[in-house]
Amino acid sequence: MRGRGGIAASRKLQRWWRGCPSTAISDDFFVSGRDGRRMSAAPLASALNNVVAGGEFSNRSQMFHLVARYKGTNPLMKLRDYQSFRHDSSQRTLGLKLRSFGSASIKVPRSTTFSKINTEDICHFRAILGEKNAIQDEDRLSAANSDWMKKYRGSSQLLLTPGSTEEVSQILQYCDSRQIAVVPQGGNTSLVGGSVPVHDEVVINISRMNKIISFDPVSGILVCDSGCILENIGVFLANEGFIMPLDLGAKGSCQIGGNVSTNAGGLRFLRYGSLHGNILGLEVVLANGSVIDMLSTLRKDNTGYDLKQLFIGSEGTLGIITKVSVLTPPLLASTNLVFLGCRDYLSCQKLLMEGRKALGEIISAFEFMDCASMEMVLNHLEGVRNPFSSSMYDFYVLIETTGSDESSDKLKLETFLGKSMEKGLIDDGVIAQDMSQTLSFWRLREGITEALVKAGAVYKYDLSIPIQKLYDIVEAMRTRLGHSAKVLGYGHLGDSNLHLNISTAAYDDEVLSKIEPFVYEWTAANRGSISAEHGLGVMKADKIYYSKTPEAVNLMAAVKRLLDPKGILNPYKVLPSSLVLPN
Ligand code: FAD
Ligand code: 2HG
Ligand code: ZN
Repeated sequence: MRGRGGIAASRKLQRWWRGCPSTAISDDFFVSGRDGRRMSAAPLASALNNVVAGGEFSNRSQMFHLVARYKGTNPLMKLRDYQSFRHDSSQRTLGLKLRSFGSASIKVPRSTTFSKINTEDICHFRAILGEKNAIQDEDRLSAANSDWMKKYRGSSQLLLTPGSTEEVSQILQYCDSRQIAVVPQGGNTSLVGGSVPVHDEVVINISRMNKIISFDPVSGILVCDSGCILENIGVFLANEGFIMPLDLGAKGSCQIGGNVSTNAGGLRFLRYGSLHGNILGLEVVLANGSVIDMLSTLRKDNTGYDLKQLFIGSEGTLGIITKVSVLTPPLLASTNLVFLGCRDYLSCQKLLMEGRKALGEIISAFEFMDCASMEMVLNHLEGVRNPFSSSMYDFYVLIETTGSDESSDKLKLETFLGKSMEKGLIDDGVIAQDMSQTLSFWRLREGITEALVKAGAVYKYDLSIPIQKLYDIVEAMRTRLGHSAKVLGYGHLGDSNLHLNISTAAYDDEVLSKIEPFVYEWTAANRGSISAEHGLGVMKADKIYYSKTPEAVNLMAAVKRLLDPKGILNPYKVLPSSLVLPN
């Protein structure tokens, strides 16, 4: 048994390396155990057997990873015991901390143009929606008033949950006539305070509107209500042999209407591009209640201005999206995921450049995270483990490939990895061997946001920066903040999108004053964007000038005033209030 297993595992190792002509298993290789002792290739099979013999894992191929480094012309391979993947039980998981909202919340004065709701208003909404969908229950109001990070909090007295476009229309018609301000809300996962009231705006939550309307398996075009949860759409599509062109860590809560309203980017952007390209049609209710049917299911349609584009990324300030038509790509047969350790940012950058060329059409995600991000996840999330046992690297890269031919996709990937190791771009690497490993690698990357919230206060910046300079701001921020904060850099490297996060035990105005306006000025000076994918929300409404000219902002404000002259839709968000709210 042991012998057979050893040979099988050793073949696997050879397969991994087959793209690397000079790296066939030979005496030039060394294997080293957890204790760091090195062995020649001869006892490789028995070393692998020992790894497996430790038990716990049913599948030998789940169990090994390797590190290869060049020593002159001789690559050095290390094999580690998979058992050391196990979560270090000494790692603490902290619960959510109570935090002060004071210094981090944005203070915008309430506009006096808006009416306060009265009993008559509530009776009116109950008549439209029924008693149970005009909600004043304290717990539900508290959840609707508070954002995902527990950083922004409003004081709305009313939560409305319409069940149809007609009901949304009636609500808005009434609110417009009475000048009652509203906040459209989907899954409430906004990271910029976009989905909660700033003051007492009425919350209109779309969750009840959650039906798949139609799916055409020939064209891959899906039409659904805007309150459908992204993950649920994914499950529906998988049964039909398709996927959503969009995937993000909040998929279990966020809704397609929220995704469209924020023009969410996420993990598949590199492959499938922006929602501006994938959304074929929308149904939208304007501030005055009129329903605009733009629910096209056509890929090409050049009749006049493409109005739906205005609503994609408008963060609920121009209309409420009620239905969505989206072009979905086919679910392909083969997916691979690798988790790599790299020594510096330049290696990650070169890996991306070469990966694009070598992997071509099969590359579907290219994500990176630095050591501080990895530590954050390992220290604050339960059930995660370091794929490289206790070794830490300065940078980590996740590369996903998706294609239609399993053997050629794998060969392409392995050849690329082998060559990259030869060039010293990769220090350590693991290829996910099954779904459970795939999920565990993604958890490390997708879990950073959650880990940050568990760690305490977080100052969050979502920047587009030319790739050569992308990590400079992380280093500059570390220099500015010294030991007063942890600075994390990670994100969608394939899209030049950095998530710069600064973590402290509690919110502190002094820390904030060292971060802002520096972070915005630096980004503007480097021709970046202060919002790559999360939007502006309330957090950055008055920061828009760092990324857009006054002329462009004025034109946006004119569009807003045209579509929502009374400014009732999501006030204080996206644009400076002085430009859009009537005096
Ligand atoms: P909400 O948070 O409820 O609302 C977001 C904005 O859209 C608000 O301004 C709201 O008013 C408006 N809105 C919501 N529904 C409608 C509607 N039907 N009509 C009009 N306006 C509406 N974002 C990314 O881009 N990429 C990521 O990778 C990513 N990962 C995330 C991971 C985590 C763990 C979390 C918590 C968030 C992440 N986000 C990401 C941010 C957020 O999830 C996305 O912006 C998401 O698209 C918001 O969807 P939602 O349904 O939660 O919308
Ligand atoms: C991600 O890519 C999300 O994980 C969240 O956009 C980023 O928390 C963040 O800063
Ligand atoms: Zn992101």
